[in-house]
Amino acid sequence: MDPNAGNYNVVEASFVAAGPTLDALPAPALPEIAFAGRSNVGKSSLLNMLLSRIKLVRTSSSPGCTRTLNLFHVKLASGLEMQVTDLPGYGYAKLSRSESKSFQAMVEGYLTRRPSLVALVILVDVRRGVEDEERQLVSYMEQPSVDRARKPVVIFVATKLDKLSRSEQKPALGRLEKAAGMKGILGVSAETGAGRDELWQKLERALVLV
Ligand SMILES: Nc1nc2c(ncn2[C@@H]2O[C@H](COP(=O)(O)OP(=O)(O)OP(=O)(O)O)[C@@H](O)[C@H]2O)c(=O)[nH]1
Ligand SMILES: [Mg+2]
Repeated sequence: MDPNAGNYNVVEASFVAAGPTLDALPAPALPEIAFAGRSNVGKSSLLNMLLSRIKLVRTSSSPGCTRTLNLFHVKLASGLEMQVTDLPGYGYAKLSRSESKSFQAMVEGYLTRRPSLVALVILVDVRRGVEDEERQLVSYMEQPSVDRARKPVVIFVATKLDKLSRSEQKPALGRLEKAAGMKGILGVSAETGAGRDELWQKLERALVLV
């Protein structure tokens, strides 16, 4: 057996490109995993946590930080290689109507047409839960796409688990799953690293299906 199997140490993580539209991105080179969710939910922070890099991906305490499709190249100690995409968030009240429309078009275009997309991670705040926008994201992924052979895997994670006490965490996740009508939502925290290995396991499964 490969001694590095299941080793989620990140040996390489680098910025590849940022683009305002799908067509501005480099052609797909590797299987890709995207991170989507409400503005400020913690997408960019979760990426830094997963990649064990403090400041590779830009984060901010004010919503509307990520405004383009941002692509990174990642290699694990196991040899597994991929690209990850940090997406702009939605639901940011301070955006004008036209800005908000163009963000939506950017994300929708990427999600429905990127041929190399193998998994979409949808983030929801553990204190907020799954709302219409997240259901909309799932429906984008269900649309048949002429651009790819296989439907991407959708993985739900609940962020900022550290905002709840240990005793509150499990019941909160249970309530969230019940309200959303789905099972297996993974609690994560970019602050404490909670859920890192579990999320990598899910991502690895999606990547090796390719
Ligand atoms: N306590 C805590 N704070 C977090 C966590 N993840 C993110 N944050 C904070 O939440 C804020 C937003 O984080 P970002 O990672 O920039 O959020 P984003 O989803 O990328 O936001 P946009 O780029 O605007 O869409 C920052 O102040 C982070 O420090 C977490 O797990 N725990
Ligand atoms: Mg961001």
